[in-house]
Amino acid sequence: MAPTLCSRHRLLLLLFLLLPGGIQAGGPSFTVDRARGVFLRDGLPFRYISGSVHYARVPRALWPDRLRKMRMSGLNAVQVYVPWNYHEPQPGIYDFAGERDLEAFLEAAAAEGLLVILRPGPYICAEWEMGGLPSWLLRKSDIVLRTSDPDFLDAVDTWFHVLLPKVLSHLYHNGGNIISVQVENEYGSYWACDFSYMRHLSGLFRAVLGERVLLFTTDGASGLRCGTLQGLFTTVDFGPGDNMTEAFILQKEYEPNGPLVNSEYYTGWLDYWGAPHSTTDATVLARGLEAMLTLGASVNMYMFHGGTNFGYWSGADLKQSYLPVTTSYDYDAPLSEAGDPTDKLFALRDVIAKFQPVPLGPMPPPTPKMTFGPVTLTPVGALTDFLDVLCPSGPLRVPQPLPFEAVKQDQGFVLYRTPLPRSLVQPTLLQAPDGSIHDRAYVLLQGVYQGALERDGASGLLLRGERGAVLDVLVENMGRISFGANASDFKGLTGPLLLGGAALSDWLLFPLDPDSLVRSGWPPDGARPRDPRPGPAFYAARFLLPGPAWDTFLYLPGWTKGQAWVNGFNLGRYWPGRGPQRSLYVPGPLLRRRGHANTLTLLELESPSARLRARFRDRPRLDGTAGPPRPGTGAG
Ligand code: 6DJ
Repeated sequence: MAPTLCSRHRLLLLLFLLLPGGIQAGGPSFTVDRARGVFLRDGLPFRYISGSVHYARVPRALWPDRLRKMRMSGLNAVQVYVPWNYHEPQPGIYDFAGERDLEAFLEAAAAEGLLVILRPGPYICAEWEMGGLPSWLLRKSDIVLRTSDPDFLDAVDTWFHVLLPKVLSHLYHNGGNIISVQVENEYGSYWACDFSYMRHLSGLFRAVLGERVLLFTTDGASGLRCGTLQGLFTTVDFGPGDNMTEAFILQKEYEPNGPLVNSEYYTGWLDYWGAPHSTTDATVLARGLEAMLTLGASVNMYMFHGGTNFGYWSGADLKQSYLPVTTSYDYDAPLSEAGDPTDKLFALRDVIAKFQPVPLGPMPPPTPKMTFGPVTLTPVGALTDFLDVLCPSGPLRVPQPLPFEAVKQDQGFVLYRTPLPRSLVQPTLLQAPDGSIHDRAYVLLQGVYQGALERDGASGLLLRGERGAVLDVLVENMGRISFGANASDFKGLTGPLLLGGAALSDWLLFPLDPDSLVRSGWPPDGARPRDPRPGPAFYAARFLLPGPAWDTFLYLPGWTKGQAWVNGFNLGRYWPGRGPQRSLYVPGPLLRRRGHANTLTLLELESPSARLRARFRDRPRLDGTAGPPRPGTGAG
């Protein structure tokens, strides 16, 4: 029989609800109780066990699936970045539609009963292109990012006056599910240590979001001095390999009476092209989680579901050399890139179950995957055959090469063209001095492919040709640096190219837009096939599925490097020879079920496979061998 409340108990409950801190007294609330060192949700002690998921890395159709599995893992919250450059592609042009519908994502989380910890930046790091900052900021070439430089602050203010009002009604005390909002991101790891900048941001957040919202910062142990600010709740981030006690003691120095919080407990790690695949041991991870939960800490696991860097969104790091991040952001996370529960997830769920109830019912099983193919691609033609449609506005004529930013090209490719100034009877060195190519260049002379040059890799190649022969240098942006001292990572030819020691001049610049073209259905079916040739070129295939549109993984054995689209959707970069990633995730919702034609389009930048084939398999390969670039002279 259901328990009933006697009238005395009902009276007590009513009194409780009317008291300050009770739900009825002030409505929903999320606060820090420094007397007890806990968070209070609706006046009651509360701890979150949360997981990071990035809506920009998961197709919208799959948000509910991923969020359901996160809830079924025992999480009560998700932690989410808002990438500024994803929503403001050009200054003053905002995009919150479809895949970019932040509010729809918040509502999808709410539908699963998940609270949200929101991280609107403006900088997010996250191995995302330029750490989430729009590259159009660099059109002011002397801008000092993430500081109180007025040019930077103006852009931030304008953006936050668009973004933050959208967030307002989703705050917990306004009836939504956002319990806290992060200011900046690991700011203490940035060289600037500009407290006026942090104070400005904090004031802006307060002005738009009000006094009641819990604002916080996140820093690694070494970043707390410059990352924290009076009035913002201090949290730390660290992984299973770090010293938990030391990290929490440091947090306590800044937050002596608050709850312990690890805002990024690393479940795995990112991958770079040319470096080994990262993995993290599930047992060690689970043990570390248990230790933190035993201390009463609130924990966010970064990532709980990593997803994919579709299109051109992957970022890069700058260590001894430039390190571009792979297309997959699987992260060795508890939910795989394709959203499947892993052993790691179950190990973490078992730990969580010791501290709070996990939902009853089974975890949804892995989704079905399909194997089919091979699919044979048809050569559509060299990239240079299509400059009129790839660059409809025509080229710009400039005496010296300009970077992407100066010609308002944010991502992808720009073709730089110049005639040979003299005949080269002997092989003559075309040289890219240090720092002049960001990030890869594909060189053609009179349409004949000569080889690739690479930032921190091959820096020159030998050319022979007639005076006036057309020299084409297609430069690829491999992702702007998302973490490091210098985030102003200009792209393209960022310095002179030397031929036989003399700088080349008089360039035509073609900013290219292959995405609009491919999205519009190009190339048309029945286009006349060309002979496959090395160098940047398009290839296309139409194919039918053997059954329903399940998830699958695209393999391009023998192909070298490029960009792949399925039904006009840019799956990201492939680079099987460099590795470690050997397959691209193809989410089922992108595909058309049996009986309906699908298209696969490749922009292969170097050389196609001999048999022009692609395959689709039911499992990914993220841990292939990795070959780092070799510095020096020669084709890449
Ligand atoms: O906040 C950062 C995350 O978005 C923290 N972090 C993660 C994600 O980028 S690398 C991986 C990183 N910080 C850089 C400093 C590492 C010592």
